[in-house]
Parts: sequence; structure tokens; C-alpha cells
Amino acid sequence: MRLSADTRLPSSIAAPAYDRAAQASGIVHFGIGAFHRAHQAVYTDDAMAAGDRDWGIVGVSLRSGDVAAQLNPQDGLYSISTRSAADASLRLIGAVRHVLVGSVAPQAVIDAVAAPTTHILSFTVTEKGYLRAADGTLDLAAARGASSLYRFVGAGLAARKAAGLPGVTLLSCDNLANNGAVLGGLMRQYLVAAHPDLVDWFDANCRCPATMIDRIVPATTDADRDAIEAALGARDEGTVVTEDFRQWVIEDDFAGPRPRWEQVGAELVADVASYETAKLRMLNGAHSALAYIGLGRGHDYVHQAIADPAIRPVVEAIMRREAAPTIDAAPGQNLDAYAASLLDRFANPALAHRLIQIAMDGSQKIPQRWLETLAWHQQRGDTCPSLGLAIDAWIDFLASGRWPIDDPMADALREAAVQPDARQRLFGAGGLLASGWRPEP
Ligand code: CS2
Repeated sequence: MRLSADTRLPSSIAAPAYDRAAQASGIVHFGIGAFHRAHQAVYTDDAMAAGDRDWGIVGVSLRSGDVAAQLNPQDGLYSISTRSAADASLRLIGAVRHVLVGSVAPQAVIDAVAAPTTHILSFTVTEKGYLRAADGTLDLAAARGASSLYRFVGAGLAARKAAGLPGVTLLSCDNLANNGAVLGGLMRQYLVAAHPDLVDWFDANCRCPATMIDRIVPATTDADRDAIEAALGARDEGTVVTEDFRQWVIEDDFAGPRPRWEQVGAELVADVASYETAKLRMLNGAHSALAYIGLGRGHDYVHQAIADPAIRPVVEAIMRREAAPTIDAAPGQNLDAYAASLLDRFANPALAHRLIQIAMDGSQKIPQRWLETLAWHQQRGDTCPSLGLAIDAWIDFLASGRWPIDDPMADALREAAVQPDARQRLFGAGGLLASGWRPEP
């Protein structure tokens, strides 16, 4: 039997206490993968349980019908399990109403953006989903493509303006440096080219706050689905597995109403930069190092790699000696304690977080995770030996042929990585990932 609104669950499993059917949808979320379902959707479910109304989420998948096939037959319901060494818990999340697939029903996505009840468009489309060219500006040809977020948002905003509706908040929840300003700039660039008559309206009526999002969410496996089926007494194809920890720091700059996420654990602040930079350079920077160094040493999972005595000190040095000094900590932000908590989270034996999942899309991740730290030290005449080891491990990963390279730049990366001057070809002037950092010639 499939999980649905009619399923009678065991009483030990918490379910939404608010009237789901009575909630309008206030949020359209692009990229409704496991991360969103374990993060923003949970905060939003909590906010509705605490009394906020009409913040149902319409999920959008730009291309694949997989998540729609998982969630729509279940009335948008799914379960979330949080796992630590000491305990595990399971609850049902009701915030997602249904999922639209852009490639199948494009007009339905545009209509959702243009609905009068919609106030927030949010995004977890991964780093490459922003369709940036090598220089960071919008790849306009890609952005005009059928499955581009910009096309849907542009058409939906045009309909809002035509109907005299208010603007919306565009909330990027991806691991990009300055994600809000980056999304706003790219969206604006698209509008200048595709909807010039919307540009002034967009500037005056829409907002793009920055966010720092954090929760470790490994891809759900069939074994997870089978275990959850046994616990629920119903098949849940949309289930997600995660850690207890979650964090969300949001720049308080919205175009209109929003859920009171701050009542349920999120932090609404004037400036997220120090949190976002710490998260990208320490957590994500360490993660990518664990992935490439760990795979090279024969590990499959994060908790195995962090337990390897040859790896742990390197990762600790990346966080404490190399990344932390580059961050201008906010009052009360303790980077030393943060590093310690990250080491604990990486060691969580109850989460099977695959290194190969983190290794994906290195070209999109490495600039904000490693290169900004390297550039900061280089400007001060200093070097980062531990990040140097991580760079070498990435090059070995690309060159060895032992792993499939899942990256939009895969061919060019592989070609560069097998050359004796791989570092220059990747990071030198005019290289594939040219940045503020220059490797020694
Ligand atoms: C990971 C992130 O896959 C990756 O690249 O580094 O997904 C990481 O687990 C999250 O950002 C944690 O918040």
C-alpha cells in the first residue's frame, strides 16, 4: 500500500497537525530534491504547525518526472528520518502540496509563479542550475532553453505584472557565495534580454535575499525505502534520511509576506555573509576534500574517510588553519567550535553519505569551497598545504579513470587533468577554473 492522506499511521509517528487541505500555496520551489524536502519544507511544515497559514509548497522539477512520480500519488506527503549514533526518529511532512514537471507541463509552472497566493519562489537547483558562463555572467543561450528556471520565472513574473499582482521574493538555497545577489543579477540579466519591459518592475517589486542553508542529506537508497516501509506500514517513495542538525540563516529582505521561520529555528539576520562563507569554506570545503582524498584512499563514505588517520588531520587543517582565518566572524560566531561540530557531524555513523555524491560537479563547487581560501592566503604571501593535497586529489580523481566523472565540464577536465601541467590548465591564467588564485608555475 502506498502512503497517502488516507494512510493510518502508527501513533508513534508524528504527522501534520494542521489542516493540510485548507492551506493555500504561498511558495513555489524549483528543484524539489531530497535536500529541500529535508530542510526548507521541514521549517515550513513546522511554521504551519505553529499557526502560520497558506504556506503550502508547489514543487517544481525542471526536467525529470521522478519526484513527481514519488510524491503526487502520495498527496505530496513523505516521511523524514533523522539519524544519529544514539537515536533515530521518523515523522511525516505535509508542507508539499504537489509537484509540477517543467518539461511536461510548462504552463502549469508559469501559472503557479503567477498565482495571487504565491509570495516566494525558492530554489535548490544545484550550482550548475544557475547556468553561469565561465566569467560568472548568465549563459544566455542556456537560459533561453526549455528547462531553464529563468524562462519559467520570467514568464510568470510577466503574468504577475500584467495582472497587477505584487512582486515576489526569489530565495536561493544553494551553496553559492552570495547566492541572493548572484541569483538577482542573473535573473536581471535574463530579463534585460528576454523581457526588457519587466526590468524596472523587477527592481522595484522583487527581492533576492541571501541564505546559508545546512543539513547533510545523503541520497535515499532502496534499503532506506524498505526500512521506512516496515516502520510506516506503507510504501513511501519520497522518503528522506538526514541528520538531527539543521541550520538556516536568511537575510531579512523579503518583497512581501513570509512564514515566520524564525519561530521554528531559522535565523533572520541583516547580513548572512559570515555564516555563508564559513559554511562554504569550512563544511563544504572539508566535504570536497574528504570526497577526493577519501575516494583515492579506497573509502566509500564520509564517516569512513574522517576516521582515517591519514585524512582527518588534513581536513582539520583545512578548516582551522586555512579556511577559518579567511572568515570575518560575526559577533557570537565561534569558528573553532564550528570546526569541532563539523568533525562530529562528519563522523555520524548512522548516515551513509557517499563520497561520490559529494565528488559530483567539482568544477561548480571548488571555486567557492577552496579557491577563495587559497586566493586569500596567496594575497598575504602564505600557502595552504592541506588544500594543496585536496587539489592534487581532485586532479588524480579526474585523471585516474577509476570513477565516472559527473560534471558539466567532464571532458575538458579529464583532458586537462592527464597533462603534466594539469594545475596550470585547470587554475592558471585562462584555465578552466581561473580564479583569484594562481598555482605556482
Ligand atoms: C555536500 C553538500 O554534496 C555536497 O557537495 O557538500 O550537499 C552538503 O552536504 C550540504 O551543503 C550540507 O549542508
